Amino acid sequence: MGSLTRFSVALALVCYSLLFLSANGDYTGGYDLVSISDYNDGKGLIAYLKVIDDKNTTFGASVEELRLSVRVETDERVRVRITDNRSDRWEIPEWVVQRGGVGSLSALSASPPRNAEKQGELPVGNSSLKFSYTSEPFGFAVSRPETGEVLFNTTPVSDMNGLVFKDQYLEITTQLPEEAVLYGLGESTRPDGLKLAHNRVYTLWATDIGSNIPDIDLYGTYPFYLAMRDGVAHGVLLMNSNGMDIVYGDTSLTYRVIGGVFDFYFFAGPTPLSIVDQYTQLVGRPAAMPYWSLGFHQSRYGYKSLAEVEEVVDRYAAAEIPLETMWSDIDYMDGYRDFTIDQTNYPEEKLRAFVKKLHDNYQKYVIILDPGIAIDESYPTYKRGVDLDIYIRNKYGDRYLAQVWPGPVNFPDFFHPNAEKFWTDEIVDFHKRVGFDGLWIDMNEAANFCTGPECVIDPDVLCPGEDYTICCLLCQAEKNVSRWDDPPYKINCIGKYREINGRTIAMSALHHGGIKEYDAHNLFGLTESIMTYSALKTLFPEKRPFLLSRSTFVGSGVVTAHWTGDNGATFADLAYSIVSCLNSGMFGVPMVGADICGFGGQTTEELCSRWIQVGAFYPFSRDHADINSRHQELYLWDSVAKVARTVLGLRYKLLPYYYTRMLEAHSTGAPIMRPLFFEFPSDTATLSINTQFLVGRGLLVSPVVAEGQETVNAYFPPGVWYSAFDPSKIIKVQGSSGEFHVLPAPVNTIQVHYRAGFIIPMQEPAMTTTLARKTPFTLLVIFGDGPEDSAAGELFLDYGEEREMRVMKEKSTFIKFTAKKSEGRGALLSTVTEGAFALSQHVMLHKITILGLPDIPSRVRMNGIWTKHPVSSNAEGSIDISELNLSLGKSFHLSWHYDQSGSAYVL
Ligand code: MIG
Repeated sequence: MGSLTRFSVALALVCYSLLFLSANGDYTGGYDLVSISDYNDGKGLIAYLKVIDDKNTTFGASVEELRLSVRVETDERVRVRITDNRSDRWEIPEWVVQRGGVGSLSALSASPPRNAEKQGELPVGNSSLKFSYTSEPFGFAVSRPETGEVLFNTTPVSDMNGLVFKDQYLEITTQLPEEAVLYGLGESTRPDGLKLAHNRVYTLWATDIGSNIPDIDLYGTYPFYLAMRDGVAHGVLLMNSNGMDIVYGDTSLTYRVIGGVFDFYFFAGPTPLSIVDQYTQLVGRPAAMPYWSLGFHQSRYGYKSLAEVEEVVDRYAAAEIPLETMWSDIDYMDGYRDFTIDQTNYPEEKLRAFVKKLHDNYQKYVIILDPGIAIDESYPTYKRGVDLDIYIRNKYGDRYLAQVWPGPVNFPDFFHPNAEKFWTDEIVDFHKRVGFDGLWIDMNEAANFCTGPECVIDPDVLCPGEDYTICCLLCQAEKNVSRWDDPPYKINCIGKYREINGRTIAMSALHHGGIKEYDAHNLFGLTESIMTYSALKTLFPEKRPFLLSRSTFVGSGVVTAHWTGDNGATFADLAYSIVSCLNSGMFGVPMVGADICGFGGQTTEELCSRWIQVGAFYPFSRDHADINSRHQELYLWDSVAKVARTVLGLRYKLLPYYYTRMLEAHSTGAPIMRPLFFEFPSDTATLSINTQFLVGRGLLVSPVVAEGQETVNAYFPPGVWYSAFDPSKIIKVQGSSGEFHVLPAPVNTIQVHYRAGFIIPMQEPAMTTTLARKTPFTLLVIFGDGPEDSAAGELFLDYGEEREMRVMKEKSTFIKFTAKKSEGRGALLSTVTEGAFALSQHVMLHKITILGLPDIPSRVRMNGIWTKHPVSSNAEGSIDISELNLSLGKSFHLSWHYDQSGSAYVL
């Protein structure tokens, strides 16, 4: 891996200099705004642009006349769309990415065009964003009307290209202040950290490249960024699925897109959380995930037999490490074909019995599916695909030939109207044979072991051969290469690292309705996810689907969870995994994790300890390894097993907290795992904290991510922080900015802190989430150490896998907790919404633990009555009120009091 990494870095450097050169060349482009009309509802305008001069035809001829539409869609969101006025161009269909329920622009009526003024702006009303333009040449800006601050500014200046709009090349540049701080633009692994680095090119192209390789376009595509300025956030989404390079200069950001249209959405914020809220309001809220998916998962590529898998499950149990879900990679398949079973190594009857045993133990089973369907007329799945005519075609109209694990394959076209039926029927039928609980969809960039539009089966070559991943098709060089397979502008310095067609479906291949792979490539994973989600809904009519996808796009969170792909078993990869997961949360895919202990390469005992310490707090917590990697199940080393019991023990105690965060994610988009700047946007140091994270608002994780370290230099924003493993250890930061603290962190230890001001609902640890859910609740009330303080928190309860996740009569309960302390007393209040569910389930609160009380209260009152519940101070100095036996379904009011003498007695 090392040499490959260096190789790609070297290429990347070449690439950067080329791009910056051309950005400053004599290429001016540009359009004039010639006439304008207004939407009749007063919420936007349409303008017509004419190209100024089209001498530079490097990337083709310019589109002569453009139409600009601007809509103030909500008070916090403005849409700016620029397209060819005369003919339709490729745009992402709304069934693929939703648009916040706002109707299409063409349905709106507008006034007749009038001549343009030199400049103008859009009436703002209550809008937090203002749109303004200049006409000759055309440029636009988006600013905040209150402060006049310009957020996005394409007004041409010298040394900068104007708007360029050609069939296969679109370019637009926004000027940015020097101190701009941007996040997002994925998916890639980021040694630079969370903040985007200047003088870099972010290429957005779904590619099957291991996430162990930094700074290169990986599996997913997100033309979305979140920007911070003086503690205030805004966001910009380019709704475009074509390949693109986004060039981040010192004071500019240039989009170079090879198709589609410019369709920008600007989000006003002002907080980071509100950006994710506004963005997911547009593209869709993250899916509710079943409760069980928050348990710990074990996977591996290369479990040679079912017996081996069974042994893993048994050894987890013997080691008393919680295991919720066992996974099967492609090993279970017969010849790596979807919907088949290797009857020798995974005998079907035994596999069924195994799954039944898992279910009897409240455990789950997830299996992998790849999109490529082996070409074999005697393979029923393949045949059904042919009959339903759902395979992607090449430019000659034949089924597009590719090669993946099973050898020669065709790819289902998830844009095809029959694809849903095909995929659903296969999944439903296969479930009758193997009762899986969720699906894992891999290789959906789509990965292809061959390259090009012209591959044929070589009659002289066995395909697949010895090495399944080496192309065994005959792929001729084309005589007349199409402009899709070889576009004029090469993203990602194509031809240097990997061509646009490299190891994926050829760009000239066609989806249903003439949709070119060229346009839809980045949507393969998302459309497959949508269809898989739909199949799981049919399969489990009452249940919430669980789906994990490698390739993702804007809106993928609506249907799927994500893992960060093939990372390496190195400390650097461990560190980068935090940024990758934080980014996924910002992209609207909060259910995310990286392969714990590392996928490729050989992990070590120390690395695995450190990784489970982090991975126990990923929203999606799964250990997964490559076939060539050593085994890395957590029980294999005593030290790792011990660490795992500790950290997974804490995670399982925190499941009610995680699950309530899931509700929050599902209703507002809020990431489960959050960067520190989300909570402390004005504390500038938090803007570049890359190896710590928050879970929700109340839990701070500060891991060691380097080898041989026994301490961690952790950043603590203002507030009072209690060590989760020993609340007597307090860190108190006063003032408006945080501090670094060096804390002990020997290899068996991770620093995790509770944040004062929060109330965290907890249960007891157990071997499965089902068993954990049967244990009594504790409420952890976290006060600061001053005489007066308040705290708040929530708890959401439901069956954990019903289709809908929201507050519903008799099916769920939502409880808000608030607490206050002052001199001599304090109180905790619960406010229950729809308590019937919690009452029917006998959800009981046994203990309240309060941090930040000076002493043991002398008297406690519950709902107005003095009680006899034991009150004590535990070893860590927190106060426990125990033996409560209180039903959480009913609101309660608890207060505590100190009498004059302060002596500790309970009435
Ligand atoms: O070509 O299914 O990222 O998690 O174990 C490799 C085998 C295919 C890539 C996935 C990885 C999985 C592996 N897959």
